[in-house]
Amino acid sequence: MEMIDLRSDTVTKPTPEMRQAMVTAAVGDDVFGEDPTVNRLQQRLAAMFGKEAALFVASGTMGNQVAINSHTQPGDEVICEEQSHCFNYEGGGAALLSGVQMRPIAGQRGVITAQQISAVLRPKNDHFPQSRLIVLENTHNGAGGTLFPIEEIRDIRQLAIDKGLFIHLDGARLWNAHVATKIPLLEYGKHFDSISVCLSKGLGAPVGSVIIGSADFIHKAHRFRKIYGGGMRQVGILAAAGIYALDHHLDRLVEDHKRAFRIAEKLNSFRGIFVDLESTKTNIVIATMDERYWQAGQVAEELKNKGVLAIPFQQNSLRFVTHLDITDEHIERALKILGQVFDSRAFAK
Ligand code: TLP
Repeated sequence: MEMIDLRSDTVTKPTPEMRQAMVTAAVGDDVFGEDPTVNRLQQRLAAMFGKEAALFVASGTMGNQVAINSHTQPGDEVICEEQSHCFNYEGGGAALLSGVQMRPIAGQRGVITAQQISAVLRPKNDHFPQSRLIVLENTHNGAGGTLFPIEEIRDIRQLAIDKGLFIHLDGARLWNAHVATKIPLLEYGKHFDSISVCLSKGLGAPVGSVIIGSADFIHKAHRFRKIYGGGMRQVGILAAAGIYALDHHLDRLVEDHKRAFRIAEKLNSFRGIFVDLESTKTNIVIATMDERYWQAGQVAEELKNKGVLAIPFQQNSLRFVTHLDITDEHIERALKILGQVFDSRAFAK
């Protein structure tokens, strides 16, 4: 049985054309800055976001952690959203690697406001950690691929300027936000000191993320990348996959979004299952389940037995993610299977 894998957009396999681009890539020693394909990818991304420089890193986690370390000193405080990836899913890396303290704020659909941030800023006083960095996430994974309104980003940027704070964007899925909103990447670039984007999620490359910022920021980041063991050598074979993905897999993300919405609507039609349709605008669907009827772990098992993979996520919810390897035909089959599992109990809405 062919499984329909909706666990994450990280599961995609490189296409034959992408593999061909990898095989034929020109390479060099990237620790010496001599890999022409990596350099091409970095220059291209810096230009796309209107920044001076960029750095290829092994993963989204490495991108965020290198950025946090580059912006802070031990003892500083980093403000982020409560359900954010850098706070929950990076192994406590900010404390371990940068010696900073995270200050999570509860957001609405992953969005925190300038007002909320302003309220937690620390006075300049020896008793307090120093507020140094704000991290935003767009799209927001834990909230269901939600979009961070650009107006709020502008307000937070202004606050950061007024208070002398840095601002980093975890843009693992910024591509999805860009395609869904049509907001130019240059506009995002204007409002952040650094941005981390992933090539290995919606874009479908096998490995890699890129951090983007000023020449000075990238200079610091380069050192931390090396310390974290992320100095890779003839890595142009991976950068070539990223370049191929930017050329061929960016615009098609709208298809993932349409497919995800079909799943969302179907799930929302079952009793005891809730999907926030209004905020489901990209490729992630989070279905929250009424515990009286459903237990997410058990439902995931039942779906798996019928050929659909989804991930139990947070409190009694399941996450479904569409991606490059999911076709309309997969969606048709998946919707049928959802019906079989969720209509199996006699209380359809
Ligand atoms: N997220 C993974 C899991 O870790 C949850 C996924 O399957 O979605 N930022 C965001 C917003 C992410 O969603 C992820 C990956 C990362 C950073 C980290 O990227 P990697 O996995 O490349 O370290």
